Amino acid sequence: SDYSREPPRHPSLNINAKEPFNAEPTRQDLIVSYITPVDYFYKRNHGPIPILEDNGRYSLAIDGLVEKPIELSLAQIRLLPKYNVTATLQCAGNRRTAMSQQLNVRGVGWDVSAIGNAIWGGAKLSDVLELVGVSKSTSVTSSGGKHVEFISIDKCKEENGGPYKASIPLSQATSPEADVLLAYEMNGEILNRDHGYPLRVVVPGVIGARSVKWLDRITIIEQESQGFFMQKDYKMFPPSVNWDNIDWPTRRPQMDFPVQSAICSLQDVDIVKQGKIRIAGYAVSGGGRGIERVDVSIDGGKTWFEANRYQKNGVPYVSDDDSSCDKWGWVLFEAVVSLQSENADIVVKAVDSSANVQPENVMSIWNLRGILNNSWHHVYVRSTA
Ligand code: MTE
Ligand code: MO
Repeated sequence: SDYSREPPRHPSLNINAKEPFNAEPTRQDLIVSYITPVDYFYKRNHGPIPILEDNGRYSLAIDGLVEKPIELSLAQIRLLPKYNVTATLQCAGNRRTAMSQQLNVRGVGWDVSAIGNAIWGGAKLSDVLELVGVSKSTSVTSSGGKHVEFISIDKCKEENGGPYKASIPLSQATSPEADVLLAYEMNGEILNRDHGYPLRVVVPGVIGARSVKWLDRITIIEQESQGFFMQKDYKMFPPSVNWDNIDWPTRRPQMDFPVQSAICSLQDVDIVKQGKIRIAGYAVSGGGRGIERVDVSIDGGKTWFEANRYQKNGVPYVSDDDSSCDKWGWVLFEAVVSLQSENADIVVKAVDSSANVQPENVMSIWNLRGILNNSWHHVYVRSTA
């Protein structure tokens, strides 16, 4: 595979793997703004970045169990109603390094920044599917199609040099409320090569692995995608499963991500000046669930207080107020406190709108692929005069 024509990247990113390129911003950079700048948005790849010239020759095929398969040019996709959806994308491997530190797992190591919140601009998949005769809110086509598979242009070693693939249920793909997009813009700019130029899928509220970049083909199929990343990866196994007894078909591909939060204003082990300190970070939940509460502790979880929550422009966030909040966007939180002792074990946990709470202990959710580490995030701080 060829890594000689990778795009330029911001020098401040922490690189977790070079080929394929996997990098995340520093904690501080991640929360400079509610909308994550493209430069600071994590990049997660399974192969070299495809080279697609801007010559108008790109086309997207839509076929499978549909009445009238078609090919669409980018210009035709741009003619459909355009939506701007603010949505958080999070890799299922976010916070994997912390899980691996307890007991080794397989996979690229990530700190807390394999996540970002962007404004995605594009056509709704539910509108695009109408062009092949699949109407809104359909869960099965007349020819038995139940899943929508996204096939990329990139080449991954896990697929033996074939393209990256994933699928979502047809009911989600045809639901206008699910806001699944075929995006050609990110934060108002043309999608760049790292993030899927010229066209990518964005599935809000679902692990990043289903938001296929460099989209080549959409095909309506009877069963979920049989691709590697749906069948032999990105599944949540119980702590008892190891590489000798793993039985992949016994678990479903992971879709929604669980409630998550992390502190970004401090390192896991940090030294601060005595006085007031700022505890800030992000909280988010999957499936369109809002963030009901962000709890912070400075005594290792014995006592808790609530942090302030906000989205755009620092406006306080109210999760049950649909008009002023971004359903699929993260919430930033902040608390300013004076530490009582020289050493403090600072903790954050979030509660979502279904009252799901992050688990206290990472080993209770340990899994051999190290996905979905959403355990309480601790940082250990020593204050000096
Ligand atoms: N799509 C393709 N074609 N190839 C990939 O390697 N990685 C997936 C997803 N889509 C991937 C892909 C994973 S695991 C994640 S987390 C997101 O893209 C990352 O998107 P980003 O690089 O834009 O942040
Ligand atoms: Mo991912």
